[in-house]
Amino acid sequence: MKSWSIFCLLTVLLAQGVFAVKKELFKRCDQSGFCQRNRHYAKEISQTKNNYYSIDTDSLIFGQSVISGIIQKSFNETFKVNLPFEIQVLENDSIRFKVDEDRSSFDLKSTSLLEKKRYDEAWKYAFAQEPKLSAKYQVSDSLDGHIAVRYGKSLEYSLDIDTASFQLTVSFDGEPQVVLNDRTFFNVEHIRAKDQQVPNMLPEETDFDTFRDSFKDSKRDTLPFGPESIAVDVSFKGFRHVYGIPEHADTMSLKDTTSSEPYRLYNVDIFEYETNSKLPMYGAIPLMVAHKSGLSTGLFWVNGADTFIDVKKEGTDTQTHWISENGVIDLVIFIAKTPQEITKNYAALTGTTQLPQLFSLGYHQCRWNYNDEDDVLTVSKTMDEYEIPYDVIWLDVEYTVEKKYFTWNPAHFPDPERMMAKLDETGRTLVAIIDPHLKLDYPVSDELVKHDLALKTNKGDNFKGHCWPGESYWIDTFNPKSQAFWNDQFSNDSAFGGSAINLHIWNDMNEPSVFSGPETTTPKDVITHGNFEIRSDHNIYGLTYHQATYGALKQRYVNKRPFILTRSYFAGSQRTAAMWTGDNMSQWSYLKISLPMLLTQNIVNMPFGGADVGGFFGDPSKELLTRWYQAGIWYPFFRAHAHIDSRRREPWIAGEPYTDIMRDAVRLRYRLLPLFYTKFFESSKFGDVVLEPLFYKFPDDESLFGIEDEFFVGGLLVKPVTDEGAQTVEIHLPDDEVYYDHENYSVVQGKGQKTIAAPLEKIPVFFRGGTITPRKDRYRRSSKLMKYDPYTLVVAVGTQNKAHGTLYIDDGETFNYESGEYLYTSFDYDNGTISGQALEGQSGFTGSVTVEKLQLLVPDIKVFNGFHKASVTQDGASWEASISMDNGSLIIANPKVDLSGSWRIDLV
Ligand SMILES: *[C@@H]1O[C@H](CO)[C@@H](O)[C@H](O)[C@H]1NC(C)=O
Ligand SMILES: *[C@@H]1O[C@H](CO)[C@@H](O)[C@H](O)[C@H]1NC(C)=O
Ligand SMILES: *[C@@H]1O[C@H](CO)[C@@H](O)[C@H](O)[C@H]1NC(C)=O
Ligand SMILES: *[C@@H]1O[C@H](CO)[C@@H](O)[C@H](O)[C@H]1NC(C)=O
Ligand SMILES: *[C@@H]1O[C@H](CO)[C@@H](O)[C@H](O)[C@H]1NC(C)=O
Ligand SMILES: *[C@@H]1O[C@H](CO)[C@@H](O)[C@H](O)[C@H]1NC(C)=O
Ligand SMILES: CC(=O)N[C@H]1CO[C@H](CO)[C@@H](O)[C@@H]1O
Repeated sequence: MKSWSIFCLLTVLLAQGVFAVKKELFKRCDQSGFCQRNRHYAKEISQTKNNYYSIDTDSLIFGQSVISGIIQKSFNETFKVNLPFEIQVLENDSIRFKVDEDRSSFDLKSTSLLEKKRYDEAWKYAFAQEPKLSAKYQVSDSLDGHIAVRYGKSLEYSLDIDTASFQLTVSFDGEPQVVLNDRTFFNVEHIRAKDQQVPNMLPEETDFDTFRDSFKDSKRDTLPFGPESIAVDVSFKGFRHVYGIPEHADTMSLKDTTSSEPYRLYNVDIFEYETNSKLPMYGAIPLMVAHKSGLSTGLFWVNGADTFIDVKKEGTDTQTHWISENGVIDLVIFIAKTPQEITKNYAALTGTTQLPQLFSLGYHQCRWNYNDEDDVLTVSKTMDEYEIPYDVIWLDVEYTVEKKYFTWNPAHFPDPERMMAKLDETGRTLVAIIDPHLKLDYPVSDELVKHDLALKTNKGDNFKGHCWPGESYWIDTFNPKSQAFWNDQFSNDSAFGGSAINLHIWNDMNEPSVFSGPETTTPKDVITHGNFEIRSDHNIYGLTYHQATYGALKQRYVNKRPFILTRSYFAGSQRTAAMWTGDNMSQWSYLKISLPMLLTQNIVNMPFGGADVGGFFGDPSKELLTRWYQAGIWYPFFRAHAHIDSRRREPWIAGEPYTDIMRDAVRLRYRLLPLFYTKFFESSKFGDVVLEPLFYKFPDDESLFGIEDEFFVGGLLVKPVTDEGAQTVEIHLPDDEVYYDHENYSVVQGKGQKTIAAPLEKIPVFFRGGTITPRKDRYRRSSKLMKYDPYTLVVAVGTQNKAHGTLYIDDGETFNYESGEYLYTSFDYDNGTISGQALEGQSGFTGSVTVEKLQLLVPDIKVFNGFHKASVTQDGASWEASISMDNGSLIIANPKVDLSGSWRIDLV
C-alpha cells in the first residue's frame, strides 16, 4: 500500500476529475510562499547586485575547531538583524556551517504554545552521534576582508571567508570547488510581528503569502511566525553532474530546473503520477553529491522542513539554490577524491545502513491483500510446489478489525500465532503493516490519548484527521515517551504478536499521510513534541516513527535484528529501516525509472531499497512481470506487491514459459545471497554502496557519469531489460576488462557499446574479470534452510591474470557479530594459485565453512592445458583435488577447504 486514491475517489475530489487532480494537489513553487519569495529575490538581486549580508568582523571568535561570529542583515545604518553563525571543522575534511537568528528581542505573544527559537534539531535525528571536530586548521587573516582557513590532513583544503559580501569558498589545490552565496541568494527572512503586516522588506523582496497561505486546503494555516525562510545558493565549480536529494522519480544525474519546477523535498503520499518529475515523494534525504574527474564534493542540507532546490547548469559549473520554509541553516560540505568517499564520509556522520537479517535479502511475497490464514498458507505452499524460494509473506491493512492496528480480524485470522508458527516451520517470516494513524475510540488510541502522546493542533488539542480507519489520531514519535508506549503494543505478552518469533513490521503512511489534510499530510501548524510546529520537522516524522518501531521490535526480540520497511524516510533512516519507492504503476516506464531511483538511494547511503515488482497499480503483461522479476532480483530489497484491485499475479499464475523464467530469476537471487549479504556487511561497516553506479567504479571516465540503467553488484555487471519486446540490449562496457556472460561464460570485451542477445529468458549479467563471487547453488525453500549449504566460488580471471573477492558470514539474525562472531574472509587468484585468508575480528566465529566447487573463468581455456589436478594446502596438510573442464571453465570439485581458515590451491 498505498495511496489514498480510493478515499479521494469517494470523498475529497468529487468536484474534480480524478486524473486531472493528482499533480494539482501539490504546491508548485509559485504557489508556495517561501519558494516563490526566494525565487523572486534571486531574480531581483541578480539584477540590482545589492548586498545586505556581511560578517561583523568584531564579532569573530576563533575557537579550537570552531569559528563563530555574527552575520548582519543590514537594511540601513540603524536597522540590522543579527544572525549568529558557526563554522565547524569536522573530521574527514568536512566543513559544517550553521546560521541561526537572534530572536531574543522579539516578543512572541505570551499566549503562544510555541517555542520562539528557530528549530535546530534536525541534526539530532540525522547524525549518528555528535559530529567529531578536527582541531587541525590554520587561519591567516588577510587585509582585504578575507579570512583564509586551511584544513585537512596536510592542509590541502582551504576555506575562504569573504566578510564583506559574506561568501564562503572551499578550495582544493588552490582551485575553488564549492562556493556558498556565489550568486548572493543567501537570505534569512527574519522574524517580524504579524500586526506589522509587511515591515522591513528589502527592495528585492515580495510579500507573497507572508502571513497567509493562499493554496487550496493550506488556507487554514495560521503561519504564526509569518515569513521565516532560509536560503542560500551553492555553486559547484567545474562540476557538470550532481546527484542525490531523493526522493524523485527522475534521472540519476539531476536536471537543470531553470524552466521547470525546482526539486522539492516534502514527504507526501503521492501516487500514480508521471515519471521524470520533480514533485516531492515519500522520503527526503537532502544530500547532493557533485562529481567531476578527480574530485567529488557533497552538500548535506540538514533541515527537515519543506524544501525546494533549483539546479542550473552554467558552462562547466552546476549552480544550486536551496530554499527551506524555516529552521536554521545547517549544512555540511564534504570533499574527497571519489564519490564513494563522499558517501562514506556522509555515512561516518549519519551512520551506515543496518546489517539486515539474512532473510530480509530473500524474496518477499506481498499483495494488498492476503485475505486469511488459509490464503497465506496456500500461497506459501504453492511457492514450494513450484519450487520458487521465498522468505517473507506480507499482510496489508485488511488483516485488522476495521483497520485498527494491533488487532486481528478473528474471522480471518483466528490464531495468528499458529499461522506464524506454521510459516516458521520452513523458515518463513510474516511482515504485517502498522501505520501511525490510530482510529478514535479503541483501547490503543485511548491509551495514546491518556498518555498524552498524540500530535497536537495549534490550539493544543489532540490533532484528528482522516486516514484508512476514518477519524484518527497520530502518535507523536518525536516525544521520547512514545517509545515505552510503542514497546507495549509490540511486546510478546500483547495480543498482537504473542510469542511469535518471526513477525516483523511494515510502516506505511508515515509521511504522515492524512487524507483530509493539505497536500495529503498534516497542516503545517500542527504541533510536535517540544512545542515546535511540524512545519519545522515534517520530513523527519517518518524517521522518528520507524525508529520507534525498530526500538519496539528490538525490545521484543532482545537479540534479533528488527526488519522494518518504511515508506517515509529522512537522512539517518538507513540506520534502522529499508525503503521502497511507493505506489508504482504496472508500466514499463516505472520499471525503467526504478533503476536510477535505487542508484540514487545508494549514492545517499540508504541502499536497502526496492520498487514493487510488477508495479502496484494495474495489471502488468506477462512479459512486463517477467522482466520486472529479472530486474527486481537486483534490488537490494526484493518484494513483489500489488494493489487490491489488481489481479493475482504470484509467479506461477502467468504459466509457461513465464513461470519458469521467473523461478530461474528468483533462484538466481538466492544463489547470490552470499554476495548480497557480503555487500550489506561492507555497506554497514564501511559505508560502501550495494548497487554501484558505473561512475563509482570509474570516477575519472566522464562518459559514464550519466549511465543509470546499468550497475555493479560486487563483481557482477548488470543491465536489466526494461523495454517491451526487447530481443537484444545495448550494454556499455565501462573498461577493457574481460566480461563473462554469467550463464555460458562467453566473453565480451572492449570498452564501449555492445549489443547483447536478450531474449525473454535472458538477464544480461556479466562477471567482471578480476573478481571472485561467492554463491550457494542449491535450491532450498528459504534462506534459513540454506544455512549449512556449501559455497561455490566463481573466479573470473582478469586481464592481469588475477582476481579478488570477499565473503562475510555470521548467524544471519542476531547482534552477536558485534562481539566478533563472524567471518570476513578474502580470496585471491594469481596465475594458477587460489588462496583465502581471514580478514579481521571474528574472534567468536566457530564452525567450518565448506566449498563444493571452485569455478575458474578465463578468456581462453587453453591456458589450463597441461594442468592435471589441484594441490590443496591448509593447516600444514596437503591433498589433491580433481579438475575438469566445463563449458569453457575449469572446475575444481569439492576441494575440501575450510573457508574459516587460511588455505591455498595450486594448479599442477
Ligand atoms: C573519518 O575520520 C576518522 C578519524 O580521522 C577515521 O577514523 C575514519 O576512518 C574516517 N572515515 C572515513 C570514511 O574516511
Ligand atoms: C532603516 O530601516 C528600517 C526597516 O526598514 C526602517 O524602519 C527605518 O526607518 C530605516 N531607518 C533609516 C534611518 O532609514
Ligand atoms: C518475552 O520477552 C522477554 C524479553 O523482553 C523474554 O525474556 C521472554 O522470554 C519473552 N517471552 C516469550 C514468551 O517469548
Ligand atoms: C552466451 O549468451 C550470449 C547472450 O545470450 C550469447 O550472445 C552468446 O552467443 C552465448 N554464447 C555461447 C557460447 O553460447
Ligand atoms: C605463471 O605461472 C607459470 C607457471 O605455471 C610461469 O611459467 C609464469 O612465469 C607465471 N607468470 C607470472 C607472471 O608469474
Ligand atoms: C554447460 O552449459 C549448458 C548450457 O548452458 C548447461 O545446460 C550445463 O548445465 C552446463 N554444465 C554445467 C556443468 O554447468
Ligand atoms: C520504481 C518505480 O517504478 N517507481 C514509481 C512508483 O510509483 C511512483 C508514483 O506513485 C512513481 O513516481 C515512481 O516512479
